[in-house]
Amino acid sequence: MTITITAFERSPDGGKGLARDTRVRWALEEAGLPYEVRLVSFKAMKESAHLALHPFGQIPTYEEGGLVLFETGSIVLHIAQHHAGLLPAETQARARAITWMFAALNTVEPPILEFANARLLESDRPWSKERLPLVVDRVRARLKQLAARLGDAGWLDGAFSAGDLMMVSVLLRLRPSGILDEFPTLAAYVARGETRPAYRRAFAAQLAVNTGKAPD
Ligand code: GTB
Repeated sequence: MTITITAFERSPDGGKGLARDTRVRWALEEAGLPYEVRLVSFKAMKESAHLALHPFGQIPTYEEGGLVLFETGSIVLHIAQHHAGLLPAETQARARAITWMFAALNTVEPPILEFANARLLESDRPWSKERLPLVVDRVRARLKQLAARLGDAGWLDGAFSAGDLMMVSVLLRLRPSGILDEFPTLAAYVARGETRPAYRRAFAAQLAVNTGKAPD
């Protein structure tokens, strides 16, 4: 059955891979699944055809036969549950990997998004200079905890899993700020994710959309 996802017609990041279709592309590549991409403009995202797929008028969406999904957590979990390569077979290890997916989305991503919004959307507000250090401190506190748990391990819990895919994807959003480099083990963890062939293919595919160049 054909899998179709949606992505920005032109990502505001110009192809840095920070828009959320990249994590879905990565999961599909890890699972070895072919997929098609329907590109949508900001205008089209808010129109009824897209809103029927995504109630909040965002990308990415995922269509497979009659199934329509939104939310990258749900999409990646769906892919991981139905195809080998992203979740361990053993029940408890599988539950722990899923826990890391939730941790990435519910515990690590929120302060990172708050930071991104503070930098990009609120920098002209009179209170912005005073608030920013508080927001940065919350990000640093989470990264310190995450680095403590990761230690010198390659991945968060044994072999690479959808938990790592989600965590690396979330952490990547920090790259432009330089904060990630304050935590060398986390920077190395993210770099490990980025060197996976599946990530490279996903990154190249979104870059091709945003630069108009075909992937190598
Ligand atoms: N919780 C949802 C999920 O995980 O699927 C969040 C989806 C979401 O935020 N989608 C964004 C979107 O459609 C694109 S990824 N935004 C349009 C809108 O809301 O109108 C967020 C994003 C956008 C841009 C950059 N960037 O330029 O660096 C990075 C990430």
